[in-house]
Amino acid sequence: MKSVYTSIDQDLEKGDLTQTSISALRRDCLFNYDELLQKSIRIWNQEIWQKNTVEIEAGDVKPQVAINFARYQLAANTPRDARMNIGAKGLTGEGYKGHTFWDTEIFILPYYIFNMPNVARDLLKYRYLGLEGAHKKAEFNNYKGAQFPWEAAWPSDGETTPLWGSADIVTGKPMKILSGFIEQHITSDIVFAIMEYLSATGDQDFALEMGYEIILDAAKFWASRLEYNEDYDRYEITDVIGPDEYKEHADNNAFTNYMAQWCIQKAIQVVNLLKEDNPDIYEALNEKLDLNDIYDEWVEKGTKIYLPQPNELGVIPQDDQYLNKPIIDLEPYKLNNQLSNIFKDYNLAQINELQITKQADVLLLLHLFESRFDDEIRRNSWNYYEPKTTHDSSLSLSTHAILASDLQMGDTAYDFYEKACETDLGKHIGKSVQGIHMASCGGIWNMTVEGFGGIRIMNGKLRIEPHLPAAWDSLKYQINWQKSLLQVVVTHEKMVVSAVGKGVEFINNGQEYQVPTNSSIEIDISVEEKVKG
Ligand code: IFM
Repeated sequence: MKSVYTSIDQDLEKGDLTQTSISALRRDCLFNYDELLQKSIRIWNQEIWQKNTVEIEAGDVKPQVAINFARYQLAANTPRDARMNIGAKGLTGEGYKGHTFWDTEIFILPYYIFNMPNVARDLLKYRYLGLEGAHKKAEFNNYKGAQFPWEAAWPSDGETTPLWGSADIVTGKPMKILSGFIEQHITSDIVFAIMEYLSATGDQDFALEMGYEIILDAAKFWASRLEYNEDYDRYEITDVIGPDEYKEHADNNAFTNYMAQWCIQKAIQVVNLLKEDNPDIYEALNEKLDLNDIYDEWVEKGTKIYLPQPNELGVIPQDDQYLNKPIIDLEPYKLNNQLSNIFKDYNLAQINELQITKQADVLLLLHLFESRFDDEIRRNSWNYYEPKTTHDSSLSLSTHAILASDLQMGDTAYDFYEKACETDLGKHIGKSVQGIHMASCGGIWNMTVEGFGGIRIMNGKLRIEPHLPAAWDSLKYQINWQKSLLQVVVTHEKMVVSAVGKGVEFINNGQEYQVPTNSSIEIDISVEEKVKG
């Protein structure tokens, strides 16, 4: 039996660490192995397995194993202390030194928002506690407001991305890691996650105590970051890395620009809301952040940020340079579901000059902001970018699976789903030597419940539009929405939505539905399924 305490533990009993540790051991020794095992089983059942179940009926047991694996790993690797967050590899290995990335906000948080909103709140509180470090980073770079670190450790540390990475295959010299300097979308990703959390929970206390302040401080950063281009009378963001980390020094990365604009627009809405409903809180925040002085600047810059538009092929350009670069055939590098094959032949500087994408970039934008782009743009962009994507990051496959499912590309979606589940469960387990991929675990839940289960937050409202894979007979899941528990059972013919407790409203194919308290409603989806073929 082990009992480990350190000086940063909260709720330490009075007395020294040794004493605390010995007392804990003595308490545990009152129970024998079987009793402790039973206690552990009880807690896992009550806290995890019986809460928000996901049940898949299919000829194959693998999908159920995958979702159980993901839920187990998420539970086991998430600290229950807001001063800490989820490492990219959780606690399963030393890759990325335990640091936290945007993986939490964009890929893992949906699971917590819909299943354990209290844990989601703590994960976001971590960013609130990180404002000090984010101010440090902004100041260091001559910006204002809060610029969140690309890699984060202890909240007040600020940026912790290492400066140097592995050796370049051509020069033999260590490669400089630029993400800590120019991969800046993390600041908007945090704002995005806060808005998702607020929509799903309506947690006003969090909004007023922490959430709104983060949004306002983030918008201050973006307003100071934007660059005016007088030739076009517009604001641009040059020299960044977007989600596609194979493009360094990109100008006007679409994902970064759209997210920055959205962040500023949210801040404007927050100011208007606070002035109206909570003037005292507005005044307190104004005192801290000089909101009165910056509001007009936000309005001007928010409307004039350059947002890359679809080109003649109906494709959103990833950035100003990408579409003019040479294209190579990536098929040989995509074999065997292995990562980074491309580096056997090219170094990063060479890849930078080719149309090669590491992970969903434009496609992630189209997924997160789906209401802003029609199906044609999403389909054209998929057809353009997917063949140019190596999926060398574990964050890539799940986004592709969800987007393909939304676009009614059932077989392709399932293919991506299966590959994504294999990230830490498949034959090529070598990928996990430095630890498993927590964002991929979040991705398994996202593909299952958001993708096939059809759950999405659209303009603050819940939408449920399932696309059950042909290989599955049914999918049953539960989610929390606005303090209600919702159960959805999907088959190829119908979906049944039940509210356990308070009633729930949701949208399906443009129509609003209301499930009364403790009741169910049934929607026929067999027609959609037939159209899909
Ligand atoms: O955050 C990711 C990044 O997008 C791709 N490389 C790995 C990081 C940690 O998972």
